[in-house]
Amino acid sequence: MKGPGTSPPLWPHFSSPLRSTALTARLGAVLGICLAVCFGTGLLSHYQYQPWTWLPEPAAPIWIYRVTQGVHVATGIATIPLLLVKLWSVYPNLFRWPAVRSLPHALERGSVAVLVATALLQLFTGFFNVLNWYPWPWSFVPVHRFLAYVLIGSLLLHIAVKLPDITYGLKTRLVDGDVLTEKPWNENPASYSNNDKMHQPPPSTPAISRRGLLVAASGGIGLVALTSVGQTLTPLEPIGLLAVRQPSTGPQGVPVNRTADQAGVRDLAADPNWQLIVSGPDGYQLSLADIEAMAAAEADLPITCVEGWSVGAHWTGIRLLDVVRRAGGNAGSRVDFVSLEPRGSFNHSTVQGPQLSRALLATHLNGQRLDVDHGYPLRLIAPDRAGVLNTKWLKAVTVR
Ligand SMILES: Nc1nc2c(c(=O)[nH]1)N[C@H]1C(S)=C(S)[C@@H](COP(=O)(O)O)O[C@H]1N2
Ligand SMILES: [Mo]
Repeated sequence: MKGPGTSPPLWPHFSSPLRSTALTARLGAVLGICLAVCFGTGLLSHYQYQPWTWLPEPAAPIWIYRVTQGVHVATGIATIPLLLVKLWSVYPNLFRWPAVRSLPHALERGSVAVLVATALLQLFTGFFNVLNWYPWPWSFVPVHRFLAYVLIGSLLLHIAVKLPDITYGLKTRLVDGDVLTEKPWNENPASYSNNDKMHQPPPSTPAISRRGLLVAASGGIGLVALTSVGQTLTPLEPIGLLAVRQPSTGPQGVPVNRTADQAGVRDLAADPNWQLIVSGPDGYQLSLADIEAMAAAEADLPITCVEGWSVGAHWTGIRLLDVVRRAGGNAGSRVDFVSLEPRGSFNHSTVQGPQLSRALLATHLNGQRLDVDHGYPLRLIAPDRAGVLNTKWLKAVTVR
């Protein structure tokens, strides 16, 4: 706006002295760090789903995926309020007049539109996924992955375009509520918006200072983070308002994402004539009595869901490597697992590389015969592995 009167009638005027380049730059810096951490840990998560054949998933430390995925979900959730505060700090830009000044300006505004839309979509759908609520028709994982690249790409572009404002903003002191000792918002000499006078200075005394705003925002974001990490950190469980899956919500002290009924396997799993079909150069079958008699190996391994919850557990069962060797394979084999579950993408998985030697075909969880919801009669459990790949209700194992 070149001054009052040139914008359309009824066009809103903004006068909050809280908004400033200094504030926006600080919010943006923290937001950028959170998104970078979320993106990096997200790439690791996708790698868990589709590891490269030349770089098989590690087996140690057994808790690494637990940490990276917990951080992924926690930063993703904490970023939602942070993004909302950041958007609040700049949304008067939507009402700048004239709306488009040049082709570069139009492109810049277009890229911000893509950035904001993808960020909101990505963070909210990610959060809904954690809540196991899918109010959309598309498949979550590929879309989440695609949006992540769009988001990071448009974020880098945004940072490049705004670099002068960012450096100016970060250098400027965040003076408490005092717009006079600081250049009014958007009067950044480095930016194209140089001559804009959007505010009618000086505004009234605000009820909260800029520093107070940052403290309040941090408090809110911290609260969101604390109430969601209860799904990983047991001591925080009682305040886990946003933590949907907690150890106490499932049998044998471990949460359940899909029950035997939901998977449609209750009858198949309870069949006394169940047999594990082991295929390979020397294929064979194991009955219920066989697996009970063979279950002598023990391991403490966490189960880590991609949705962010995780819990340490004690497992008893058969060493996968023993089963593989007896079928004519070895530690270098590729082993495919198939569940009794008839449908869905969670009914099969593959183990290859270092995880093979440390994986169990589990019969017991925390000292008890597996609950049917945890995969009775037999399930896979391997170290440092996404929960979704620890196939429950095993039917067949193929050694290649
Ligand atoms: N056959 C089958 N196995 C499965 C699933 C499933 O839906 N079907 N869910 C997976 C997911 S998403 C997780 S997090 C773990 C959870 O194991 P739990 O239910 O014993 O905690 O099992 C995995 N194994
Ligand atoms: Mo999961």
